[in-house]
Amino acid sequence: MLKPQQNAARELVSLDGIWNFALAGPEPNEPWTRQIPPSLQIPVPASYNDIFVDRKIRDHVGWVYYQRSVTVPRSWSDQRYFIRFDAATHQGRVYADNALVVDHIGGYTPFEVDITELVKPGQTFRLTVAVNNELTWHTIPPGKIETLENGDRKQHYQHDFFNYSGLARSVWLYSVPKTFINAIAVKTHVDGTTGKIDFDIGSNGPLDELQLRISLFDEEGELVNQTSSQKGSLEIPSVHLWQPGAAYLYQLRAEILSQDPADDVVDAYELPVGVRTVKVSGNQFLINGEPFYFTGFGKHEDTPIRGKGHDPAYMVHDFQLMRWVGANSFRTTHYPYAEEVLEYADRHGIVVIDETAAVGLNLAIVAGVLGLKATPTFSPDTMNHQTQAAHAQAIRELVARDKNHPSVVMWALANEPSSSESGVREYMEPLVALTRELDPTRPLCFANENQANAQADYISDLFDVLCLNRYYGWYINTGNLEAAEPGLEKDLRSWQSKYDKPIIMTEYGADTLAGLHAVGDVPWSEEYQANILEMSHRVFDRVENVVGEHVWNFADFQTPSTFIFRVDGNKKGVFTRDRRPKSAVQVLRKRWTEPSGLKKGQYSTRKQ
Ligand code: GCB
Repeated sequence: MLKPQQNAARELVSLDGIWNFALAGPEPNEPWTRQIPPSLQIPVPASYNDIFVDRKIRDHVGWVYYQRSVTVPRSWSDQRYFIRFDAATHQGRVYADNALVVDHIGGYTPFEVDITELVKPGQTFRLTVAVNNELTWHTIPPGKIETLENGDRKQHYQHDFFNYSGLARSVWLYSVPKTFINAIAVKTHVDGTTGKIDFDIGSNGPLDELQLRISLFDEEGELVNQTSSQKGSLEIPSVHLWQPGAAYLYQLRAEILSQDPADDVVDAYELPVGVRTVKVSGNQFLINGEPFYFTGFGKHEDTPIRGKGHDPAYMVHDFQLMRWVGANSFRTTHYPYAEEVLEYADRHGIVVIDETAAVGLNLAIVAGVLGLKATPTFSPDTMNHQTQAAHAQAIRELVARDKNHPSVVMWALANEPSSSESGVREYMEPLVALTRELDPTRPLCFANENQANAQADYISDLFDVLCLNRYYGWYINTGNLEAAEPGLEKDLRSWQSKYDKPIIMTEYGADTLAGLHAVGDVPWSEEYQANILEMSHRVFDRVENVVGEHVWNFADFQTPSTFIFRVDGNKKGVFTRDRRPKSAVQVLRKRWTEPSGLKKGQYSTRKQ
């Protein structure tokens, strides 16, 4: 499914704005069959939870309804047209007037429906979207719903970020010609100074008398190569590579042409393509054949009021801050981010580890924190083959959406699954095989948590890179950096000697209250966060296989109300939720931007 685009052959109408909104009542009353009153109105895109001043909406479990009217332009009589949702978290059911037209599960990937046969050009219809935020053992991410004595329902989940819900990304109405391009896949190779783009173009039906024209342009708009085949390769002599910190994007223009009149453009689609290679070799992570050292963060799509609502101002500002700090990369913790984020990363040479929403497949961690007895994570009654099927679908949709982005260099299949529990290998192995089949070009990882140490772990041999989340000095050896330093080093070395694969420290850090200062190693103070980072960096510089460091987290973010050990959210950001720097930012800037900073991976320093 291609991201919709506007050009001479296609029109694109944004359906963002203010919609009518309602919570589902206790009885099913089919609100899509009539007008939802405007007493509650809501902006799209935005999560609905923090928009209103009502706990019942914030903590609502179940269906909500979004509604607005939509008119199909009269001029679209020769076109096909679609409604497209960039995301509905976690399930979206779409009604055009009274008809259910599409039902999609998975809160962070797009879906669309062709409504050409249902609504005539010039006609206005009632568009209702029912959105469900329930998490069960069979959803990704998983969770569990408890019914309270008064009949209210409460959502429990194992992940450490608020279950923001609703239409947090854009909604579109768009047209395409009757015969149109509906898929493009590219893979890039480099041989010496020659680049090669393998491409495969899909159309919605046979092209018959129509013809294809595939043209490749460089950044100056000069034609580099052209062909008429649907599938093949385009060579680029003296290729300009897409490099971390020095992005270069060719434009692949795919066109369907008519013969009569000759060469009239029936449809067109343009895809930016960055030519680069990615490979794991020994204990190194290679981009374009050169060792790459990851500097950056785990992030969240999380801002005040909007929740997970995509906001281009925050997005650009976050990239500016990352650049200022010297970050060359980030992980889309813990779900696929809005596609605009990846486009921006492509354009600006930021490297991305792209993660599925499989977070919280671990019943031991929260049980441990709350002092409860853990139930098995992988069992017929908890994460089972249905969870695995939902996880497989999440992987299919992630790879389908993001496979053409040069910024994406690795797939992260899960965050902190219970990788030392029995059943995990049976659960994960088929998912690894599926991802490799879908995309043989990118390495795979999952983020490992502390309890599954190198001895106990059952699955790391299946993956290419060891991504470790570790909180020495915070959850382990709290306040004691003298003990934390050798502890962290021993831990990393145990992975290095067992697997000899590249290691990325995908999480490390400390909760920090902005403005709290203290001498000595006082947890929660700004100084302590800075000290933990410095301690960790000394260790990374000593352990040969460490090829990257992602601080947890870029910014403070909201967490579930049930996590009473968090005070208005997780405070491990090096920026506050409104993006003000804490002292630790200076430690990172020094290390990541100054020549004396990183001991290895000089390649990661910015080139532009
Ligand atoms: C982790 C999780 C992350 C949490 C973090 C923390 O290991 O991957 O989602 O927010 O720890 O702060 O505890």
